[in-house]
Amino acid sequence: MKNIVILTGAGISAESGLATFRGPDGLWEGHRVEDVCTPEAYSRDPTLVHQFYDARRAKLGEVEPNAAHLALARLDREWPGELLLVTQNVDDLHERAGSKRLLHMHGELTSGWCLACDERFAWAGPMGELASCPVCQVAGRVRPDIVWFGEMPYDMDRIERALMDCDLFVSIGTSGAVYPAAGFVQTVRYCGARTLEINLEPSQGSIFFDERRYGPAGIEVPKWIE
Ligand code: BJW
Repeated sequence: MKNIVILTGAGISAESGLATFRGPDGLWEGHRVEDVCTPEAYSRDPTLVHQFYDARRAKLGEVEPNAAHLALARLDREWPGELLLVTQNVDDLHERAGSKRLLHMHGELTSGWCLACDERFAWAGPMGELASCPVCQVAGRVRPDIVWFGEMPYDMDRIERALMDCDLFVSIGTSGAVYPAAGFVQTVRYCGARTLEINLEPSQGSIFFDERRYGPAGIEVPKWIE
């Protein structure tokens, strides 16, 4: 029985209409992701950072899972072995497609985090810097529940265990520019797993993959799974 770990990035949601981070359209109002997605940027200009996430949260309501998300959800339902889908994406398109064995290593747009009481809570509407925490009611201390540069990604223990136990590692729609996710392929190779990259173009780590398929995820992922 084969154990599979699948890593997804922004490219899998591109055909649903969500912008990637580093492509030609990968800038948000002229800001580089590295300038908005840091705790320092948030301390310096919380309004700007909240605007960035409010805009992306609003966009979520306009988009739907695409053929790649749906194919991975079917694989999750039908695969009899261990399977873990690790997404770097903060959108909810994998769960809306039906994936269940899923971890969001960089957090979720629909989650808020209160720095006063340390509770996480579901957040659907705009999250202005002065909003109150629905748990402790303290105002002005809620932030997006997102992993920024310099912060520890979520569920790393579980992810590392799954990487060490997997037979097949598949990376889909990620540029391989951001660690630790960019290093997963080298971890699994060291442990003897087979590796497959599906992306629009070779990623920064493409040489580490045994097999590479280049094209839109909406076509290449269903083709791989069939
Ligand atoms: C398609 C397609 C279609 C398009 N079909 N494909 C120096 C060296 C090494 C590391 C570091 C370093 N300096 C600092 C670091 C660490 C840092 C890092 O990696 N920095 C790099 C810039 C070098 N990492 C961190 O700080 C992380 N934390 C950390 O390391 O903690 C310490 C630690 C130690 C030990 C173990 C574990 C941890 C935290 C990283 C947080 C990243 N956060 C962001 C933003 C927040 C989320 C959000 O707002 O959405 O996460 S940054 C941004 O990049 C976002 C993404 O999840 C992430 C990855 O981007 P992704 O998904 O790859 O998107 P793109 O746009 O880059 O690529 C899309 C790809 O799709 C492209 O290749 C297209 O071709 C393709 N594509 N259309 C198929 N239709």
